[in-house]
Amino acid sequence: MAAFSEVSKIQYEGPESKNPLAFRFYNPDEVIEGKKMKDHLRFCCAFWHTMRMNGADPFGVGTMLRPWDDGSDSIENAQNRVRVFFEFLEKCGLGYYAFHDRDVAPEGANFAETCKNLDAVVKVFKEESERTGIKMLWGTANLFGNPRYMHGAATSCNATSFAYAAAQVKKALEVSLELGAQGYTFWGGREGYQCIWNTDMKREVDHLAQFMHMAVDYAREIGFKGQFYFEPKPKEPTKHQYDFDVATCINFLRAYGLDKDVKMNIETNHATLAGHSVEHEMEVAGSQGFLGSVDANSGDMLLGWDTDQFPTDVYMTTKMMLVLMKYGGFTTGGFNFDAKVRRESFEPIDLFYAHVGGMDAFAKGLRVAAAIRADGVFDRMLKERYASWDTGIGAEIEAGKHDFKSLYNYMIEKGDADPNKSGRQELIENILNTFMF
Ligand code: XLS
Ligand code: NI
Ligand code: NI
Repeated sequence: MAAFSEVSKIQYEGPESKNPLAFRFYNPDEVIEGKKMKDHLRFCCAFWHTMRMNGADPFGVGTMLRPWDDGSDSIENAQNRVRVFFEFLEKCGLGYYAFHDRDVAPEGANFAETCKNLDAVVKVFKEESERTGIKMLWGTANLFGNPRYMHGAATSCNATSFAYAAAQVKKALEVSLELGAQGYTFWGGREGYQCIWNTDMKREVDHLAQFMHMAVDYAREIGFKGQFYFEPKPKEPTKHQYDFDVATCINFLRAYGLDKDVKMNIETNHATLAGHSVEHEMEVAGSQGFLGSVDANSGDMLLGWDTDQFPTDVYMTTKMMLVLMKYGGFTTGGFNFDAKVRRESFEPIDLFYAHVGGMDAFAKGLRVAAAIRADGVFDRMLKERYASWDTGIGAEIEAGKHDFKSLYNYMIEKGDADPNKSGRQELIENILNTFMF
């Protein structure tokens, strides 16, 4: 029995459509800048939100209506959820999926049993993936939910929690390999601290690096070719997360010799919690060669936590697409909707509205970004702004022909810097609007 029998495959109907279960901008096979829209955007669905969030919050129990789920921890229920998940992915036209090990299968009485449970569910993922051609974007392990990780996993003060996490990631890498995942993400749920007086920060961060090296080494040993990602988040659940933002993560990766193996998985709502915009984080990563994948969602600027809302702001998606396309687009990464419907949006159909809207917001962003790029107006304004570096003293400095002494003599001679030119921010913002409307 189909779980969503009232919904058929979502179709592209064009910008005039008023059908809430149709795409107005996302036309998967349409070619933009020589590439199909679906290959630019590589949309991915997060199993943990779409299949496991029940709408509970600190003040109330779950609200979600999920008639296919019997609420039990049985393997049958877990396997059935996977079949429902693929029906959903197919109907939405989502080409990729991602999950944490513990989202898909329940823990057993001990670690061995837990691994067996996981295998039983992964079997269904494999069948469904082969049936539909829908692929795993990246794998990951939940190293934060169970009380054994109350002090962290790789950064725990409890060495056997570290060892358990290592065993868990070994297994998660094997599963990722088996399902042909294109990547593996580290999000350090509790890799951070609450109180500096009981924390040996240096020791914890050293352990985190050691842990990531072990993961990379084992992945290479078993022939896992996927890209590793590190997902920054500044706070929540801990007060100070070690993976605060992109710049902090790149510093960590370089300091510990992990920069050749690990790129960034950037999440919008985590960027804003760190006091950045997502396009800033993407630019920091892209300019340093670390732009890997994106957890596509949005936050609420009036709330101080990770609300993981679906993205519908086309200004934001346009800015994201401009940065992404500037750095050549995704290779192994994609837009993973790390987003959940609101507690009040409890009906199954809301899952469709949410994903269709998110996909369309990025498709529109892609179209606007491509139009801006084709016109070249932003590039021309940028070139003009930095023109002083293209000739004369600027070009000489960039070519390494100067030092402090020669520049001192140059200024003694010249007397003062040349007059500055306007930054034209208002104009460029207005020009953006001419492409939007
Ligand atoms: C939580 C994170 C998580 C990661 C995967 O805030 O965004 O969902 O993406 O562990
Ligand atoms: Ni995320
Ligand atoms: Ni998040």
